[in-house]
Amino acid sequence: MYFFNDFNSKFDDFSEKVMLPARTSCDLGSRVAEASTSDYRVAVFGAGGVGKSSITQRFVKGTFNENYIPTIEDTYRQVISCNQKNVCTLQITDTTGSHQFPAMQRLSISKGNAFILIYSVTNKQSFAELAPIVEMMKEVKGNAIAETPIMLVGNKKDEESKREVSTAGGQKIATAWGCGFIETSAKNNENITELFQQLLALEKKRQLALTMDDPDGKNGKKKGCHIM
Ligand SMILES: Nc1nc2c(ncn2[C@@H]2O[C@H](COP(=O)(O)OP(=O)(O)O)[C@@H](O)[C@H]2O)c(=O)[nH]1
Ligand SMILES: [Mg+2]
Repeated sequence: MYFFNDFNSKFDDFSEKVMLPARTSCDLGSRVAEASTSDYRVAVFGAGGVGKSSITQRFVKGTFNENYIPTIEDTYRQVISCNQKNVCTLQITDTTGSHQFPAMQRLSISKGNAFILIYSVTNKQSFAELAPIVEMMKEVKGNAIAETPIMLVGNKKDEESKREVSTAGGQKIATAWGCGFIETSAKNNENITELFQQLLALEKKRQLALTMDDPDGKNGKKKGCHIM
């Protein structure tokens, strides 16, 4: 995660300049319970074992674990840039992925600003299991679904010999659903940053980016983070 180390150090530099209070939502990578109105909320969906937690952990912490640890629901935060001059927090919710909790899924959808739908390229069934989630999204979001950033993700691209879903097959469904598409490997750290960059680029209401365009604040006043 050289990219993030770089960003984090730039951000530390910037936060010192604007003298932020010690406890703010700018605590990079920290797990926090509360929500803030300036949060940009991303929910990660997909069947159990596809790599939802691995992708989230790889992105937020830069780590990978070979072991499968079933998730209840975890939320992580990262500071991102918003409309070039401001910062806001990217709140990533790593969901259970289980259809046993449809009410939780519905809540995550209604609260979410953007979504990541993950399947494993080594598991056709995990690909098929995304369709009901997309149906639920259409139902909950209504017309707003057209402007909602969604990335379809084929994870475990490193396991080429076990592949059951082709790249073309994934791309075709993404086109039919009107969402972005990328294949990733949380294990080999391939396309993880790109996934989040592409997701943020799909947001048209605010200009979101993972890095500060102007970390030194030379081109105008910065607004600080929100105090928790
Ligand atoms: N080969 C490979 N294994 C992965 C990858 N991502 C996750 N895994 C493994 O797949 C299993 C399930 O991952 P996990 O992130 O817990 O899945 P989740 O249930 O969707 O959160 C774990 O054993 C991970 O180590 C990947 O990109 N490549
Ligand atoms: Mg998990």
